[in-house]
Amino acid sequence: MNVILIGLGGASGNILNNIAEDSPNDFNYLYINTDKKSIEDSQIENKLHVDVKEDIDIKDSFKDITDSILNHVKENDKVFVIAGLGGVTGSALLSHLGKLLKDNNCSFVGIVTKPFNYEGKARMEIANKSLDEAKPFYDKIEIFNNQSMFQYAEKETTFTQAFKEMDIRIKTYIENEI
Ligand SMILES: Nc1nc2c(ncn2[C@@H]2O[C@H](COP(=O)(O)OP(=O)(O)OP(=O)(O)O)[C@@H](O)[C@H]2O)c(=O)[nH]1
Ligand SMILES: [Mg+2]
Repeated sequence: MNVILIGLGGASGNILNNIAEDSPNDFNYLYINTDKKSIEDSQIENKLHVDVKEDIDIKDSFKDITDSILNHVKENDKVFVIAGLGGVTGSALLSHLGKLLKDNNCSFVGIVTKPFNYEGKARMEIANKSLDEAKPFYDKIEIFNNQSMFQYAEKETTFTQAFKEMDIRIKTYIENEI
């Protein structure tokens, strides 16, 4: 069974990195972002830059890479779409990629994180709106609350360690879904 993890936006780049460090050969990886520098710096094997030009909707820029995405997906039996919700890119692309995969009869599951409380109401609203828009296309979206990291973090736990632990939980979820 071939499985591809597709990451949307900055948080997903970190999540993919952590999973790939742990399991370089278990999955195929594709990282998609609007942030060119993050794409260039990423060690992920396959990357696509969404070039958002002024006055052009991200949905239209996304259309430029849909053929490439389908090319990456075609050798795989299952797709996991990963996004940290609350910013612009991942939150916007979650539904667009869901529609593309559904239109092409792919088997896919969504995995998202919701923002920390300290990030504020506006980012949580972006996250909830993104989920509402994506739901028509996804049979299943698993939600990981970033805030829940504080429950098991020790006083001396760094953010990097806490994110790593969450990313391992995401990986375990994927393994159980395959
Ligand atoms: N689990 C996890 N969550 C993260 C990480 N980095 C950021 N986040 C969360 O993900 C949310 C979205 O951040 P990004 O992915 O950087 O946002 P983006 O989709 O790239 O959006 P823009 O940068 O605005 O285009 C943040 O509000 C955080 O809650 C990470 O490394 N791990
Ligand atoms: Mg970003």
